[in-house]
Amino acid sequence: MAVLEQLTSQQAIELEDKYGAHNYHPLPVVLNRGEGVHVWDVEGVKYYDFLSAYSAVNQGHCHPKIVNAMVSQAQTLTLTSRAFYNDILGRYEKFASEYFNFDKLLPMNTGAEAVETALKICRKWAYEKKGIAENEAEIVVCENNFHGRTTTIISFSNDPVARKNFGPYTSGFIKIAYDNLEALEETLKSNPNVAGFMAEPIQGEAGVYVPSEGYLAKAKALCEKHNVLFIADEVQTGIARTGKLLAVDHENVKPDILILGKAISGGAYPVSAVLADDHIMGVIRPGNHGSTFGGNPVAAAVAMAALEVVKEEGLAENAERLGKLFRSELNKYIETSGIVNLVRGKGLLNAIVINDDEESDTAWNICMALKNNGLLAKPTHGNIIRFAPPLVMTEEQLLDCVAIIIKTLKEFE
Ligand code: IF1
Repeated sequence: MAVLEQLTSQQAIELEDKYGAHNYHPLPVVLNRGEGVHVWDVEGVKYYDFLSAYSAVNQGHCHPKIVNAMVSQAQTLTLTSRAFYNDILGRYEKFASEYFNFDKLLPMNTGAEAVETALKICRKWAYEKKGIAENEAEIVVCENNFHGRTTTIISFSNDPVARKNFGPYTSGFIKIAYDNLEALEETLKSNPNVAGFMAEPIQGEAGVYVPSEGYLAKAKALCEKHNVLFIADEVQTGIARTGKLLAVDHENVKPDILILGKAISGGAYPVSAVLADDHIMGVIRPGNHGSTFGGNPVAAAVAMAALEVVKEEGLAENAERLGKLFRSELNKYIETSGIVNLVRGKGLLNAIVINDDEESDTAWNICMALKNNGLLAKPTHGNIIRFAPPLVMTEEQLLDCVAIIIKTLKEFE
């Protein structure tokens, strides 16, 4: 087929249904163009994107600076593998390490791979630096976590849909309640084999669950006291989404290991990274870890451009300001209505909790109605709807979106 003819939405959905594995349940909208805060479907209908590809497209769709960096690198050199050096990886590693204030960066492609990398670094550190006996290291994680889809990562998930019938599972993880310092302290005190504590600074998949103020700082202090590495999974919360460059910056915490993904490329390309200082990253030696595509020239060029955009366009500040406005406008509505229980979040990572039981399809129906009113969002965990627009949004656009959301919610009162 030399020229692709334009499909209707129905045709595109039928193709995926027939030839694609059914591992998703998408909203029935078929997109073929994006620019800034907007996406268009194949029939030409324009929408506000309130998912941003799960916070990957923080810099907005098809940001010209990021696309230009990608195209120009793609025309020059795309892949060398790490068997040889290339002239851009080192520049990116320096740029990103200084940007996030770490000694070193290990480049990977997806969030799950970066999480796996962090777990491997943590375990190796435990055996070689902390002196834990081989194969005895434990990593503490939180209930209702979401860190990705690999076999090891789902081993410590407590979501039955993500986990069931994928065993046998990887051992060496202790699960404790999120946002519970007593549970963390108790676990660290009673278990000398703990190597690390890994957490999301805000639990995304769990429904944008924001921990109590001070939780991250106190958790980090407990980790320090017990010589345990604090691993922050900022794949979703990082890169300006929550109103600071990193969500841990709200509490002035520097993680021992930082995991980034999604928006480090502005959604243009799969890029992820693990950052740590030398005394930790130094445990990784040639042959210990790697990836054919990790740190490829296109990824390096794209990530540098995407990170520059975040600073040049003040995206963290914009997310902080618009997030406050979003929650205060929605709170005014919530006071007058019975359909929404609450709005919560930080920066432009927010969610509303619908006043209906978890099994009801109200949140899904609201998302369908939002789509019909020109705004795309997705329910998470039954009765919760996540709102995460690109961070390049203007105040005027945000207020327009608030009006769409309130108008739609009123249809359900
Ligand atoms: C999907 C959720 C978001 C993540 C954190 C690692 C990863 C993710 C904190 C893995 C990925 C995604 C993947 C996406 C749905 C999504 C998600 F709803 F499941 F929780 F964003 F909110 N750490 N999150 O949030 O990164 O390997 O996917 O690059 O379709 O599964 P990945």
